[in-house]
Amino acid sequence: MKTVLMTGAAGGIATWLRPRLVERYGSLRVSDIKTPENLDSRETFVAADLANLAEVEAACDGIDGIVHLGGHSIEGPWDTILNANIIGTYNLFEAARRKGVKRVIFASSNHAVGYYPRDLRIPPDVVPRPDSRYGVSKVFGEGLGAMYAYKHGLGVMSLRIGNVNDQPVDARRLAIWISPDDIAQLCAIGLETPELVYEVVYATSDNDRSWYENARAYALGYRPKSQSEDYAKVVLASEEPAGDPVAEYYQGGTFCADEYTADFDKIRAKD
Ligand code: 15L
Repeated sequence: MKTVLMTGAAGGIATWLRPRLVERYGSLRVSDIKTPENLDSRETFVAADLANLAEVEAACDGIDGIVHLGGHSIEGPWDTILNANIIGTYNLFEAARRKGVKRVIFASSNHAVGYYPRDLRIPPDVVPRPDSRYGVSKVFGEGLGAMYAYKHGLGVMSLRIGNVNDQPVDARRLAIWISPDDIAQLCAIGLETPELVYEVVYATSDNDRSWYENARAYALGYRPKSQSEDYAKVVLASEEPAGDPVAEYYQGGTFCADEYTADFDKIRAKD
């Protein structure tokens, strides 16, 4: 992998990932609508609005692999999700195709499958159960990735990211947490694995309380170094008492409970 572009470079996950990918690849092109803070001398910033195909195409010029973190990273109004995540992700894949990019790592989310109950361990190929408009946009992005992989030969890896942080912050994150080093390792696997066609894996560390069956990531060489259990005692000691029953029941937590109007008991009985 010679030239790598990271979109959403001013955002939270990028702030963890950028220094790690700069170390690995020697340089990095970074894009966002606003200039990220603390740019390294080995990083080149290209301003690009994901909703503008011409700008995204210019950012992709001469690039071999993309880590696509750009877009709206939580639930939001439909117009916001539509522009940043639906149109924006389409523009990213289409620009990558036009510019002959070989690899795209798509930042999907646990919220693509957030309406699975916490007592299930789910593999990557379950029927999607997005828990928000944001989650739906991640399912859309995974679908686009598959289409560009099988129709146009782009190598694509969708990472269903749990929660990136230097340590897990609550009981739910003990199941879905991923350390910055571990997500950097998954990006490298996605960018560098020869002959990669299309993959969906869960981006979580080696967590005993995980809700995911992630054998495919391990088969691709993933060897996470971090374990949420190291923090469990401290995290659980300061955990707030159980809140909303919908948020507590489903993997997606509060994303599932927000705007909720369904008959919870009736629906839960079908799980
Ligand atoms: C996500 O997908 C969000 O981007 C992040 O802000 C967290 O809310 C995370 O999921 C989570 O579920 O903890």
